[in-house]
Amino acid sequence: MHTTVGIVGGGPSGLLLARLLHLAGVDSVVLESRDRSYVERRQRAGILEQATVDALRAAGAGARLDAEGLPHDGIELRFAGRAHRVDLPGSADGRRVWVYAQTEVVKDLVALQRAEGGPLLFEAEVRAVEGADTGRPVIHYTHEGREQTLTCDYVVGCDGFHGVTRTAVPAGARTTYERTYPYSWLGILAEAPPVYDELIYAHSERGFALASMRSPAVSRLYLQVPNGTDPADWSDGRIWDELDARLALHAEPGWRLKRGPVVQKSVLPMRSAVTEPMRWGRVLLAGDAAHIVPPTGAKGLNLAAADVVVLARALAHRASTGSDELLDAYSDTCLRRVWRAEHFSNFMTTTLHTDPGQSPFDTRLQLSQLERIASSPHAGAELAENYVGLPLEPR
Ligand code: RFL
Ligand code: PHB
Repeated sequence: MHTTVGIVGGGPSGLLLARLLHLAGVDSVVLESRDRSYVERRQRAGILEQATVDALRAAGAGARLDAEGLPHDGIELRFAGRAHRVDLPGSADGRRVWVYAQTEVVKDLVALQRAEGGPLLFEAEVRAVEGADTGRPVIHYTHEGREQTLTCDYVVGCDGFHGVTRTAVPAGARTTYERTYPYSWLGILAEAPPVYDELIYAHSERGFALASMRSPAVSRLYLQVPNGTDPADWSDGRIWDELDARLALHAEPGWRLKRGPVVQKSVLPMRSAVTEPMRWGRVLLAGDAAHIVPPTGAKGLNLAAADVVVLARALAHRASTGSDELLDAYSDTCLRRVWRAEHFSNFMTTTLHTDPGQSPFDTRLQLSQLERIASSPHAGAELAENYVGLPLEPR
């Protein structure tokens, strides 16, 4: 089998890339190792930036997002027992964010690809990508128990942080910059109404907490926990008590969250990583395959979407004009945005979490920074502008 663009991975980046290429008249094949229901149910991101929403709409994947997504114009920071609201559109040229779960984005894109796109193979596990430095790279994969090959003009690795495509770039030609954090998140999905109509990011001496949502009836809540935490050690009651303690405001003594059945519970480590360059010969990397961020800035899915918008345009340009100009610029174009998001995600993470080795001096610095955000329109606007994300076309 041969295709113009072989896409490894059917997560948000692979699916959106396939859709954008289809609309540009460029053929592709998507190979996804998991089955459809696994990919559609994997609980992950919840916040879409304005630019991501615009890209999904332009891809024809905006109908359910517009009907069911929840636009948000602010986030609340809680620290030292008080609350401060960061206004988003007021500080970021009218841009806002949407609560619309990654599971729903994936379902919408899978349905579109199945209805009108090229091949999307589930349970097709890529073993290796070869020939990045030739004119015809090859993907080796297993499907329905058989070894198969797919020759391509280009291969795009959309296969996430643990993917195999990155290794098609010789070790000497790539550099990975990374940081791991000394804490993890315990995340739950609960059949309980959200705490509040906006997201709450809480700094507390007991550790960080985040109150998010999936719908007016379903909450998504996170607690900072030590690395290596076993979710089984956290009963539902213990989780709710801890959320109450970390989200509490001095002005509302005795306040408690509305509780409900916990339907999903998991622990996730926090890591930052960037692999450079994002292109080597005819192999390109996009989304988590090239970079990951700790989730405190809500940037991962949005970076993935931004990468593939830039890449689809470059591949379409190459198909229609034969020019490599935009493909040559792909890595540098994306990395500028990626490093901004890496910085912001690191800033949000280190400002809001309690490092196990943290001194009282460090805590004072965090509180001073949060106080600055709450009292200076400039500091608040800096946070807002980063949170809603940069426009896709840099000014
Ligand atoms: P994905 O989603 O990891 O998809 C990669 C796909 O590749 C497949 N695959 C292979 N297929 C074939 N052969 C192989 N050898 C393969 N190896 C892997 C995998 O099965 C998978 O389907 O990467 P992609 O598409 O780049 O998308 C990235 C996003 O998923 C990720 O950045 C976000 O989920 C990060 N993230 C968040 N991002 C946001 O923008 N806003 C948020 O609010 C947000 N919250 C989060 C998050 C990530 C979280 N976790 C679990 C890491 C919250 C959490 C809890
Ligand atoms: C989520 O709703 O899952 C979510 C929201 C904001 C974040 C991270 C995750 O920063």
